[in-house]
Amino acid sequence: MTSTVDLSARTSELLAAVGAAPLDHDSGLAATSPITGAVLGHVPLTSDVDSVIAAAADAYRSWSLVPAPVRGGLVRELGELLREHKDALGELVSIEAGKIVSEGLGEVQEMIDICDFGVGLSRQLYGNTIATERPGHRMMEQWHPLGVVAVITAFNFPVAVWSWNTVLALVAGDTVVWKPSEKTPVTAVAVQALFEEAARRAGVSPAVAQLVVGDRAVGETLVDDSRIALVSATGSTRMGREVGPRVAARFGRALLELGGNNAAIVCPSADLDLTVRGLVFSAAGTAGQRCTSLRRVIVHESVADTLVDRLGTAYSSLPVGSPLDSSTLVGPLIDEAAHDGYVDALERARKDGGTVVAGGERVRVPGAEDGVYVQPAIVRMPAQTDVVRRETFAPILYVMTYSDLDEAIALHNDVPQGLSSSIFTTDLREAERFLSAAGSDCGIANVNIGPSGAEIGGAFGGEKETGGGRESGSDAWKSYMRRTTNTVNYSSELPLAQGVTFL
Ligand code: UN1
Repeated sequence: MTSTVDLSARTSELLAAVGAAPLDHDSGLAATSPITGAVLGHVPLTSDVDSVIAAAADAYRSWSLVPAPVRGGLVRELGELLREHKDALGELVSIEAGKIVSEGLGEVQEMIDICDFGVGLSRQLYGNTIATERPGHRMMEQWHPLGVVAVITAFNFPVAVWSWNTVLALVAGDTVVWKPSEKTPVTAVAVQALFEEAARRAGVSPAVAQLVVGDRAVGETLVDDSRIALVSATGSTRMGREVGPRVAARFGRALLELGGNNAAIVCPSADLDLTVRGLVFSAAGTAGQRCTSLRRVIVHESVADTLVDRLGTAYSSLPVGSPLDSSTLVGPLIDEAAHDGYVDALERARKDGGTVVAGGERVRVPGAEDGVYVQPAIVRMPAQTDVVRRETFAPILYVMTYSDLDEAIALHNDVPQGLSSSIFTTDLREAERFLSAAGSDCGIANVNIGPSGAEIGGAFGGEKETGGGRESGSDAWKSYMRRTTNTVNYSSELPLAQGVTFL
């Protein structure tokens, strides 16, 4: 186990490696590591958010006029720097967010991937040409930059979610103000340093993407400021319920990526070896702290006992401990409040008639007494009760049974959230039904892989209380731009649409 002193010293080394300033301040936001609960250092709070917004609005005026393929050059520099510093930044993610080594590195890889995507995208901001009803006319659409984008991110993907948003925003010609989670300011400082170096290499003002560090009030300032055209916020449904209406009240745009309550339907024909591996990664990986984590299994009654037995066996051999140990698969929860949520949900599930068949206990990790570690839990539930219908950000997997697929799909969709989903089956009819309009109501629906671990190439986000936004790949870039429809008359006549005659 890495000692408390080591973690803070190691953080300093890693910050130096990425070219960030040291955390040698006496005051500011205290950054801690969930590995041991140790304070890593203090990050200065942004005292003047207004000036940051003003600088972003000012930078927008010139950045929005830079040709998009040239804007892509900045993203290319960022991608190169991330490649170069992948190990250091990945380790910082592990230290500050508690991810196991491969997931910390995977998060940085996700940043590199979106940079590659963004460079290509910078030459592909396509608009349509549309047939017009008027002779001698041409109709087309163009996509123009939108303005300043506020990016509000959560602790669980402390850097990748910034990159999905910032890369698309920069390619789109927007400028960015980033408010990271108060639980993960160190990785934000590291990424900002890399970004500023990329800007220097590309000869671009660093004001095109800035960082603000602070509490909820800082987030509120961004949400309410009419100079900010788009607020892209990732976090709880409770947060989104406040952000959405406030941004709408000033006719701003919001892109919300909120809670998930992701399920897998396991059919009688499922390949159980593959299913068990897929379920365990999605449910216990990242200690259940992804918005895409698997929280519910809806299994056919004929295979339920076998599946639960096999999941139980897999869970009993899951190594829980320091995420920096290469053998660990389940790292810590982010803090004590997350543990309270875990305990409370298990208690409620038991009251509702659930049986905890695996895990459920706190794990004491030697040398990390202030870290919050738990044994991931599996709970068999007699019904989809209230506790199952809500998102608990911890590794709890509720298992329910079904007898026919319609019933399974109804149960699957009967939750307030709609982010990600999956079905495990080798029956083509079942798979296609699940993917059809009569199937999963989520933004992401998979076959024979779990609901987590999406690639950046697809649009990412979900329906209902998940907020409706789409980030990352496909045409999610359109949310960061404004569309204009243009009609050009190249004739010497003035025919009016809809056959209207005038003058
Ligand atoms: C999140 O948890 O907020 O699909 C994002 C996944 C990751 C992203 C998760 N690529 O699990």
